[in-house]
Amino acid sequence: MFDALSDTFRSIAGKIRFSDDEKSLYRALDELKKSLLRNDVHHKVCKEIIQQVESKTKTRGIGKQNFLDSLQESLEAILQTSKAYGFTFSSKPPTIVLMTGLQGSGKTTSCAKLAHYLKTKNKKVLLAACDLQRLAAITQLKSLGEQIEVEVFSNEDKNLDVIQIAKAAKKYAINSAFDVLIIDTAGRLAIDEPLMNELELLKEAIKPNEIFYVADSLSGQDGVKTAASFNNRLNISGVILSKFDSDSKGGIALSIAYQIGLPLRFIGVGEKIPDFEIFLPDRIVSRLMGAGDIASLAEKTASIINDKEAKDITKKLKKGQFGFNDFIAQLENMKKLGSMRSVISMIPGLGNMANALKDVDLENSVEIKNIKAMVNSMTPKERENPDILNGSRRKRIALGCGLDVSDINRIIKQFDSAAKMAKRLSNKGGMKDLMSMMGQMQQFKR
Ligand SMILES: Nc1nc2c(ncn2[C@@H]2O[C@H](COP(=O)(O)OP(=O)(O)O)[C@@H](O)[C@H]2O)c(=O)[nH]1
Ligand SMILES: [Mg+2]
Repeated sequence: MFDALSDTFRSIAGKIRFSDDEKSLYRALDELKKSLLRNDVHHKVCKEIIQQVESKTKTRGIGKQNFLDSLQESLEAILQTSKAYGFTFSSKPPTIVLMTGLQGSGKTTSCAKLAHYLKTKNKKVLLAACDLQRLAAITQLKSLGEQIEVEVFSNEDKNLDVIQIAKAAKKYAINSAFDVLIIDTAGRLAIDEPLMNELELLKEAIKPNEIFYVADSLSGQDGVKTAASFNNRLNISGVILSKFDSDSKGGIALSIAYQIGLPLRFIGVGEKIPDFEIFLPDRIVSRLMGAGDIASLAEKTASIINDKEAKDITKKLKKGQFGFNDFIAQLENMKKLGSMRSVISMIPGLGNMANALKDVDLENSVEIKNIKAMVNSMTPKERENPDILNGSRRKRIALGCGLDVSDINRIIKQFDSAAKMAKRLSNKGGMKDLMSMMGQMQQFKR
């Protein structure tokens, strides 16, 4: 998502060389316009952006940086429809969320992602399966619920209709003191009257605190129109933009905010459950402009590695006691970060690398399997004190895990440099090193 747009932005800005060169500014604005239109940005939104960038750049003085700053400001202003980002809890629990959208937009996945997100915030969440169009939908939600250990309320008794199930789920959520109830609903391939009726009746019966509309990033201007129809009938309170990771055109985010005035609340950035983020305009715009997004990377990491664990590891690192058990634990943590590509795209300057790394698969990497096999063949003492790994110990380990001694030597060397890197990272100003460590991740591609 946004790859196409941010590449163009950089090349356009590169064309502005001299200050007060109006001709080059108009050339750049013209290219910006084409690129916005190509990326599904509605012409009204496009016009607004171009006008703003032109006048802001002129006020600041024509130049590359001023052009980029003006563009960033305009995009942020457009995405800033409302102060409501992320999740708002109702004053009286349970907060009830109705998840709506077309078929295949990512409703069921988003229900699970949102439930998981709230669970990491220590909330008690109940999911309700109210998609009765397809039996498989209930099974899908149940299996996602199992994965994230969140209870799923469902009733496969054919006599109950959607409204009755939703009501029963609400009653159960109140009686069992759930903090949040998320209701998954049926979608259709296109807007149709029975669907809208069902959703209206659901809204009337359940009185949800939030009605989220899940918009597929790939749906372009059609998606914007559909969002508008849903909004007219249901009064949507927020949008979840799914499949933000796909190679879609970026325009829909700008259009939903500008044309419909709906706040974007969350974005889905991958198929896995943790691939879900709060939508923050400045972060998205800076990522879009290729500036990276350290803040959301830090937040994502923090939610996975808890404070105590992080402190323990830092202490160990500083004392040079980082062992193989910690190494494996850190690799496991990286896996939890979700798909590598979305993580890397948040780091300044590494946006371009995200593409190159999209095939890195930490779960199936041969290299990581080898490392784990090697560590399994070590004694607990060796795992904690890598320094004692002399020649004969290495030979024994190689035999134990079926690798060559040369492999063992190589892995230990990699570990040493990772430990050194990690030690530097634990000190102030470690960001630059993190970037080069990410560069080294390339080796796990194998
Ligand atoms: N890459 C990617 N795929 C997604 C995302 N959200 C949903 N999907 C996929 O989109 C498909 C449809 O999702 P689903 O939740 O079943 O849609 P529903 O019909 O609206 O409930 C599934 O294959 C999901 O794995 C996302 O953020 N990124
Ligand atoms: Mg579904």
